[in-house]
Amino acid sequence: MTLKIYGVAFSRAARALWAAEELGLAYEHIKTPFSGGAPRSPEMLKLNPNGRIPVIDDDGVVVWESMAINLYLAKKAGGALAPKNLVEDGQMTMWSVWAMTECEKAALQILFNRVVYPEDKRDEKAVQDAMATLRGPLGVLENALKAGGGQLVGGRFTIADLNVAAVLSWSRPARELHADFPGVTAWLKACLDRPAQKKVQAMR
Ligand SMILES: N[C@@H](CCC(=O)N[C@@H](CS)C(=O)NCC(=O)O)C(=O)O
Repeated sequence: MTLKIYGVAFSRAARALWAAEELGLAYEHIKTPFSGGAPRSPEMLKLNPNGRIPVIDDDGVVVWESMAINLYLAKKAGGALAPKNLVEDGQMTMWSVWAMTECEKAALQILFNRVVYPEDKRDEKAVQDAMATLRGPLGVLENALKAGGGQLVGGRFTIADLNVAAVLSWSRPARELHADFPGVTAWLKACLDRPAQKKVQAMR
């Protein structure tokens, strides 16, 4: 049995698909949509009792939560994306948790209100609030990238870059915000231009 990744590419499952592609893992993509109650079917609730995608089933090892999935996959595969030691492990976990707690909600507001919602339903005030929220974290990231030679951990592209970039990709439509953080903008573009990410974008 191979690794199964549940969830469509136009969802947080894109993160797991990106990681699997980067890591060169063989996987089966089960395109469970997030709408219509699909994540709450009895079979899916057995895998993820939260009723959400993504979830993976790696030969019986079930993991949910996108950041946890990616840290698991990177550590299992080993290689450049994975932590080399406990210090890197701590740093990669730190950045992944940081992206979810400090950035994700605001980034999603930007995506919805600049791209996803029909124009007459968009709320520019929500975008302005989200941009204000993200200024602090993006400043932290800008400084960390400067200190780390353009990468977050170990001076190389790792699962930490992938996880943080996957979250912050949602905030890209706030171009005026990103313009104030040139290091973040260049790093994010480089992450999202990677062939594995392009492959996932084409799955949407
Ligand atoms: N924190 C979770 C969030 C998962 C999540 O909210 N997934 C959405 C799709 S992107 C979902 O399954 N929504 C279905 C629902 O809430 O009913 C993660 O990062 O994996």
